[in-house]
Amino acid sequence: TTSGSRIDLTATEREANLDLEQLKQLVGLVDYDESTDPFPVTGWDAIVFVVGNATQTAHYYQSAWGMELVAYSGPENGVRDHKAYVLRSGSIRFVVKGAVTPDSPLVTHHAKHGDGVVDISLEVPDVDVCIEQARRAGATVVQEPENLTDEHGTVRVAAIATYGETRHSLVQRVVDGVTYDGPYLPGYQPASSTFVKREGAPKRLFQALDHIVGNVELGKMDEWVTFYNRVMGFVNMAEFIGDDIATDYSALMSKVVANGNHRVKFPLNEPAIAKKKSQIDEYLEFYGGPGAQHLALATNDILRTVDELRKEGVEFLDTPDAYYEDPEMRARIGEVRVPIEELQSRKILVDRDEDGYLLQIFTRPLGDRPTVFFEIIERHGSLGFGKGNFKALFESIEREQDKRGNL
Ligand code: TYF
Ligand code: FE
Repeated sequence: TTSGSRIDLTATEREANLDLEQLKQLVGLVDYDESTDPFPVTGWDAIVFVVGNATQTAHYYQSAWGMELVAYSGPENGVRDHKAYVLRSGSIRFVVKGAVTPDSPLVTHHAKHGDGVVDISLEVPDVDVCIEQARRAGATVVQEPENLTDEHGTVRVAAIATYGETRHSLVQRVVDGVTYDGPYLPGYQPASSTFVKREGAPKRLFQALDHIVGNVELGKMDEWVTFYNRVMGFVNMAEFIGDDIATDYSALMSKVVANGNHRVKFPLNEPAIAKKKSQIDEYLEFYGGPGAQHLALATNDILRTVDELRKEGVEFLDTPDAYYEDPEMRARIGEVRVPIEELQSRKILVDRDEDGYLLQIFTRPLGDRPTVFFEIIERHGSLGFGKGNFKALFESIEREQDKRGNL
């Protein structure tokens, strides 16, 4: 379907009425030549979470995060062991799954990891090309390619393993020239919100997914960077955190890989040895191994998004006033679209590099365990991840760790 340097929209982005100009601004797309890509990826398909109570989690993402319920699968339509709710915001699709029966494999997964991401699914133009490449490069294929069909059409899917117990499903939504037109995958029935939203409830607080960070074990970061390079043809991005920064305050090392069009960006963290337990070690301990650490959700109005989320009780990391009052920081940042005081009152961080600037803020951990959290990001040209904020951010994370009794 694609050739040369044209960037295709994913089926999900088309449904959300997003266009390429918006996406370039939101998540920093680049042109590239798909014909030389050994593992072409169009973009994100869905993020699948396993949670302790999918019914309540689905309500939370609707009521607090302004997402829309679009599909459901469970005992009512023939799935015996679990319930799955599909939520949308712009081109973001979350699937939350929870066990119904005590013998569901989700029970074992949840007992070990708590709430977390099991599947970072990607939309691909040709599943078979990807699986052949993955096998050639030595990846573990956890689901062989197969067609799934229902009255809405056909989707071709397969899956490969990545860090920990996380997988990448590969979803081909155009099969023999026909686009699947169901609400998610065959087997899911259309659904809509189970409650009438009260007046003033948040609507569409974010439009697209920007990046998902993976935490891997000490000494494994480079192996996973190589996995994404060799198996999936991902390229390395310039931003990284080396041991020079790590030993000072951050206690982690990080490198970033991206697919050809940069829609899918994966920073990969490993712990570094420091005076206190690294935030990455804390994650690995409480998650029970490697896994997805944070998901960055892109918005074009972070001020409104943060105000709405706070009204619904979502909690963010704190940023001290000294951050905003530092003259060196003010000089480096220069003019942004709002007065710095607007960012300060909301604890939003700001960073500038040679391409532009970005605004970002981080939630506290979402669930009971100190593991998965969200970042909200608004890009204005910057293709980075907020390097200039790492110190302030990591100090804030460390204050949270201290409250949890970390030594
Ligand atoms: O994605 C990033 O690189 C930034 C910064 O444990 C970051 O959001 C990096 C590591 C981390 C928390 C945030
Ligand atoms: Fe991030």
